[in-house]
Amino acid sequence: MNNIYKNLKDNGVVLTKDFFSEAEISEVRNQYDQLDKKLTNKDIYKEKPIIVFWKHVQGEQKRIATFDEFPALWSLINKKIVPFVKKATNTDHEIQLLETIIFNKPTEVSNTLHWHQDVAYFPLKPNNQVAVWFPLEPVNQKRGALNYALKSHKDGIKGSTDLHTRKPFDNENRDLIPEDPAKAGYEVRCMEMTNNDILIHDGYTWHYSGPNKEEGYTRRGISVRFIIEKAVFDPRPGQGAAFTKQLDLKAGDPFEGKPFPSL
Ligand SMILES: O=C(O)CCC(=O)C(=O)O
Repeated sequence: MNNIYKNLKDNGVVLTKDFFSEAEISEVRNQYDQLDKKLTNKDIYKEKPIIVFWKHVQGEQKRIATFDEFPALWSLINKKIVPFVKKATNTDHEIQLLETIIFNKPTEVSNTLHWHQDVAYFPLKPNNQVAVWFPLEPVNQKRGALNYALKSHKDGIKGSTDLHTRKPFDNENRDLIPEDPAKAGYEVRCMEMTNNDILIHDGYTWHYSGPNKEEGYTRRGISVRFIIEKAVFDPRPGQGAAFTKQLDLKAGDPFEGKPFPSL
């Protein structure tokens, strides 16, 4: 059994140091910055995977790009991230790309993205996903790093809430993540990272990011999520992720389609 797999199973999250080279990250950062300046599209494409540009500012609308506009990220996903996810999940079959989001936290105006569990927002059965996350520049607590409740992935499915306000979505009847998991007995770890590091977390693991309070620094973090086991569409209220608008499926249909390629 490899260490990343064991650690992911035990703790629900693993930080791997020095995973990317400086050249890999600077190419992605340069393409991101160019695209961010000119991107205005808000329509969701149904024929291809999308990249969601999400500024952590309440009221801001998400913008949508494709990998045709961001080839360096597509190459990084295929060459480095997919093999890493397969190793970390001990998988030798193809995995499906679910969604890619770039979270941007400008200084000061940016706000907290509250405690959540990714799978609570996803219409899938079985609900078996993992996500990787990496910053384009070093992050720490002051800069809005991610914080995780270790081993919380073992506590089952939780309710989905508005990530900015913590208000549960309508018809949400599942238990919610406690307001302060540390007080509930969990070890909470702030993941300080350089821009060469990568995190991988189980879709059930609770996490949040605080505001970016560092003057002159814009925190950009890329999250890529994968389905690691064949799933069917299992809709329920409160699942508002952008990719749900890419779907043309009925409950029970295999979760497949051009926006969610097998890699
Ligand atoms: O980048 C962030 O601040 C939040 C990322 C996150 O919560 C996620 O990828 O699920």
